[in-house]
Amino acid sequence: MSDGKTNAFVAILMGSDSDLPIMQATVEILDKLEVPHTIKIASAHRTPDAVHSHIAESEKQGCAVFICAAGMAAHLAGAVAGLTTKPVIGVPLDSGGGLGGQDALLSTVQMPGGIPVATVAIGKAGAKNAGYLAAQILGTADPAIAERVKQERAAAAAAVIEKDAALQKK
Ligand code: RP5
Repeated sequence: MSDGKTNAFVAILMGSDSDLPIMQATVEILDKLEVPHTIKIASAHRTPDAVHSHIAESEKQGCAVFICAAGMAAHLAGAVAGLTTKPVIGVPLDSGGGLGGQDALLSTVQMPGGIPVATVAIGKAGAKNAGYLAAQILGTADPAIAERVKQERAAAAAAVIEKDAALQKK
């Protein structure tokens, strides 16, 4: 019987280098949970051919989950979801379009039936959760990743309890 370890990885895509400061939060979570990942800038609108070829190549290499971040009329996650049957997580970003990221949220979440995008919150909280969710998905086939996710949850709970204990002492 195998130990459940796989070579699966997460592919992060973002529409612009202006998305990188927020998407650094995804990278940090995946690094912390020791989840292998790649990262690429490719735009559904500006470089659609690059998006197509990157999805095909990533699938060939063993990508198990795609994380796609974009702002404004955010079509990247939806376009990727139309090209793959791997799970796609969409991160809507506030790119200064004047709508606080709600433009990207609606563009990302309102997918037609049959082509799902698992959409997380706007901005940094969503970027973090995209990392956790991707790790949880990989964890269904890789017990070591699943265990690291569990330990991270326990550590987060312990930190809250510790903060409350410090507050009660004041
Ligand atoms: C989207 O347009 C990108 O994902 C980015 O969030 C937004 C603005 O891009 P830049 O004009 O900053 O390159 O496609």
